[in-house]
Amino acid sequence: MSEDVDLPESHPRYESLLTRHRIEAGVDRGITSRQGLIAQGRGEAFDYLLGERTIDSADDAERAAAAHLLSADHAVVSVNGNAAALVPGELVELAEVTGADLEVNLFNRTEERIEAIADYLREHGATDVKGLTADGRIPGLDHERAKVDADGIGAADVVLVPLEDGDRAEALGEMGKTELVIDLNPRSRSAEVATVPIIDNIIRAIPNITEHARDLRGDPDAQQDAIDTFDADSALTDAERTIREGDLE
Ligand code: PTJ
Repeated sequence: MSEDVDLPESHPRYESLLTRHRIEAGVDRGITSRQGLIAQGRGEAFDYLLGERTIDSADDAERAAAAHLLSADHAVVSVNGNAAALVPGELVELAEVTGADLEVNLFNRTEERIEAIADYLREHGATDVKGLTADGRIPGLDHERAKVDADGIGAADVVLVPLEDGDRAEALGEMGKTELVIDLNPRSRSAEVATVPIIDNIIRAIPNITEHARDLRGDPDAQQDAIDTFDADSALTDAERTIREGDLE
């Protein structure tokens, strides 16, 4: 993970500095929006209180998410400017292991940024990247934010949306899709409307979902069990309690 930045791994805030650097570099490359910097800052504050670790209830959510992706008819991993900057190769690997499509889907949509993110994912090994056709619409949203590929998110039964705006998360849920949301704020609207809210840093969440998918692949009973035993409300309550009890040392 340290190939792109000169940071001492011994630094106590190594992961956090690396993450910031990637978001900054994402803005410089035209991948991440400037609002992405603000979103990252907000996420970091929650992560600090969570202890910058994957709590047990988030690990359960990551296992359930892996099971949903594997058992879907058509799963799509939605990629925005923050996700692409932070975990490009890890997203490609997750899509490969679960058979999901990758679709670039932006809140602050511009054609330049869509192209730049698709190129960046291809540089990291993606062969097919959706999001450029934009011939489908999410009902109930204004024009630019509503654009999706009709044969991508438009046709998906399961969608993984990292760091999503609440409005769009709600609108996607209303389309009847199973929504898997990664968000460090357990009380964000996106987390609250998700079938599976994953309260974890995307940097840890994506590789861990992939690891669970490798473990669950080819075992429909274990997939069903991971889905059935996951309880979204108690995962949200557990994350909120952990954050509230978190210390500021
Ligand atoms: O690239 P675009 O145009 O699609 O825009 C992406 C952002 C993230 C800028 C856009 O969707 C946005 O403005 O989102 P919000 O409303 O700021 O919400 C982002 C949520 O992600 C917040 O609840 C943050 O706590 C959370 N978050 C930020 N960084 C991380 C995170 N969650 C997990 N891992 C992170 N690294």
